[in-house]
Amino acid sequence: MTNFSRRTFARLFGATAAASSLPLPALAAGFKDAIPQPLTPTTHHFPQGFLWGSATASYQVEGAVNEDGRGPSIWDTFSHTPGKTAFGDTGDVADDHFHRYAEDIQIMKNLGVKTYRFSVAWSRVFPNGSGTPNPRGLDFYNRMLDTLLAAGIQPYCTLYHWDLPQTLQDNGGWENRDTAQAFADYAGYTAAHLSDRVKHFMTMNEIRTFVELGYRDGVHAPGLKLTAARVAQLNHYAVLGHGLAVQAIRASAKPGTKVGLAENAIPTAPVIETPEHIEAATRAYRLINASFLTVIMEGRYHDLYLKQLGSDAPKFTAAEMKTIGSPVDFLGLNVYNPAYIRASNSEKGYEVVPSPASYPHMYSPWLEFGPEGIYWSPKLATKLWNVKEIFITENGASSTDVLTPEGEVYDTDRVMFLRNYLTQLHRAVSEGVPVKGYFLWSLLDNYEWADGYSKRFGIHYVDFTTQKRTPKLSAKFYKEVIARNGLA
Ligand code: GBH
Repeated sequence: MTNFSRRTFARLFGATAAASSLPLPALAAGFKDAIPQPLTPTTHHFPQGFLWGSATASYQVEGAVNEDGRGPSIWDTFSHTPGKTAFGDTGDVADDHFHRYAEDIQIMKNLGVKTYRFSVAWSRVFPNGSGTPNPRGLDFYNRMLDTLLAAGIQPYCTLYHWDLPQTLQDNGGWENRDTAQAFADYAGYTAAHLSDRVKHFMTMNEIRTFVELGYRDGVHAPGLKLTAARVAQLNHYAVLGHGLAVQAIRASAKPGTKVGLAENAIPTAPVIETPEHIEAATRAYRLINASFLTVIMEGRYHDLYLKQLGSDAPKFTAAEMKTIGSPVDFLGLNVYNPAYIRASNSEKGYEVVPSPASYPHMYSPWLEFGPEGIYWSPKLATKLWNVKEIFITENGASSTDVLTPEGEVYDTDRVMFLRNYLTQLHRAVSEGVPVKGYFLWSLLDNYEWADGYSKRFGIHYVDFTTQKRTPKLSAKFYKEVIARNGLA
């Protein structure tokens, strides 16, 4: 039985059919067969070998938080603190991926993805963040990687997706410079053990997000609201940790291993695509992303960034700046919502155009619909820093996602979102912007941080009581995209 409303039904089949006395289910059942296959030829072909993938992160999917010697992370502490997450949700079980990874890899295989981006939980490998490694810590990743490679899927590994070992936070977390060194040691150790199978490592995921949401706004772990000066200083240690990790991975991994990062660089889209606004958007990209991406790509802080901070600016040495600017082999860009930019006569040379109240967004209120972001972010990064290899390391959307009794999820809004973003990605690729792959966020509904399980980003629906996975309409759409290497 399909629960189309009369209004939707009328839109699909015409008012006469909707008004007729025919029962809805009979017509709805015929709907599927009525679609000729294929409906349209493939448009927007991607280059041969384009890497279609999907992404997850350790604390969002694994569960098994007390297994095989894993130590606690700041997200265990934060999610178990009353009032911090929606409905008090924790990642204790999440998708139980720790036990169900083989089933999940089968799901990837059915989807046809060529690559999978996952993250390693630091506190599985070093339960206290540093010191003695836990010998069983990497066993799970070894099992998972062997299964993945047997399925013909290439792994892309993120080393830090926000689950800092709690012991390190007890010693100041990213406010303590020693955390940067501990991260590099863990990164080098892990790359040494996995680089026989993993050829691409990303040091960190979204430095801005864990710094600002975790230490400034207090809405992510560790839930602190520090002063601007302390935030700028710990941001400095975070980007330093990235640089030290790049060096540690190069020193310990097998030759040929590539190192990069996955950043949530805010895409700056010229509100109208004229030369002056494009120029303004280019300036905006550097300054809005100054504290992490720009400093990593340029090895120095943007002058205006330091000027804006004034006496709150971080303290740093020339040697640290050199480390932060260690060359990366590829850039990972997570793309969600852009900022619209126009030229102005201000010192910055641009201004952010505010969104009207009617601006459309996905189920997460922050996720405004802005497909141009996935065109401009890699385009501007290439133009500014001459990047040779880019991956879209995340892109995806939340939707209300209702599972019908027939086992369908009609996430037509997510399909719309993906189709429009992929069209803009195609625009970038066809202009020669070196985007080599795309990781859809996310393979499965999972633990959406402070939003708990209330916001679903998966293209597979997860029933968190039974752990049953069901492909949504968007999974069927993505499968077609991959099979055709273009839009269907
Ligand atoms: C990514 O962050 C994360 O890497 C991933 O783990 C996550 O599941 C995915 O996106 C979907 O959210 O609610 O006003 O405080 C995306 C960037 C930046 C989006 C911070 C949410 C919080 C806005 N995130 N933002 S607010």
